[in-house]
This record gives sequence, C-alpha cells and structure tokens, in this order.
Amino acid sequence: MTKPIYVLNGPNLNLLGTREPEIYGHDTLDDIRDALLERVDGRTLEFRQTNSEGELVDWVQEASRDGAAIILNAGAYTHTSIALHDALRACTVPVIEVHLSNPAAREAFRQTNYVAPAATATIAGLGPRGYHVALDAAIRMTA
Ligand code: CA2
Repeated sequence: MTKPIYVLNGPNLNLLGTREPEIYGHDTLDDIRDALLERVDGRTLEFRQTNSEGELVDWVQEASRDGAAIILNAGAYTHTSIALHDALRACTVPVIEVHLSNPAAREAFRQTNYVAPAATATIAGLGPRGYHVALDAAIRMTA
C-alpha cells in the first residue's frame, strides 16, 4: 500500500479562520483538511497540527520513516527553528513548504527562513490553494 502524505501544521494554525482574515483568509484548518481530502486521488493523508516545536520535529522524523512526502506549514517556527531545519535536512522524502501568506512580503523578522533551504519546494501567498497545489505536486512526485 502507498505510504501516506503527511500534512504538518505548526503553531497557531489552529486559530485560522478566527482572526486576521485579511492575512490568512476565512478558512479554518478543518476546512483546509476537508478540501484536501477531496483531492487525495486514492492516497491517504496524515493531517496534523501542533503548537509544540519538539512534536513537529518528532512528526518530521516519523514522516520521513513512514510517509511518502511532507507538506509543511511550520508557522512561526519557519523563522526560528534550527531543530526543525536539522530534522528536515535528515529527511529522505520530498518536503513541500507551504505558507498561506507570503512571508517575503511581510515583516523583517519573517525574512529568515530555516525551512526553505531544506525543502524540495516552497509555495507561498496563495492562501489555502497553496495546500492544494502542494498536494497535487506531492501526489505526482510520489506516484
Ligand atoms: O503564512 C503562513 O502560512 C505562515 O506560516 C503563518 C504563520 C506565520 O508566523 C508565518 O510567518 C507565515 C502564523 C500562523 C498563525 O495563524 C493565525 C491565524 C489566525 C489568527 C492568528 C494566527
């Protein structure tokens, strides 16, 4: 059986749809998950969110071992986490980084990115559609 595609979401993404819709849109994380489930094309998803850096590192390691690919929105850990960078560097499956907003067009503190140098690809600024693009790519890359 094909291995699952892991969709990993970092800190505060559980708040999507409740605040700052002008930046992050109106969809909740459950809405994003449900839309992805309609596009799985027979594949299975492990869709998760955590506010914990260590848990996110554990999940990256798990996904590298048990998954086919990782779609990762690391939230603010994107800009701070060398631990996450190291876990991604050790990863043996494709990693597609996703951001709802485009951090490159935002505050100076979002210009540091520890995920992108260890990722296969980055999609930013497309809102929830970025997750769809990432899933389509992950499915094709691991068919
Ligand atoms: O654009 C993205 O997807 C981000 O990963 C979102 C992170 C941010 O720190 C990154 O720079 C870019 C923030 C996620 C928090 O989302 C919230 C949603 C609603 C209310 C408050 C936070």
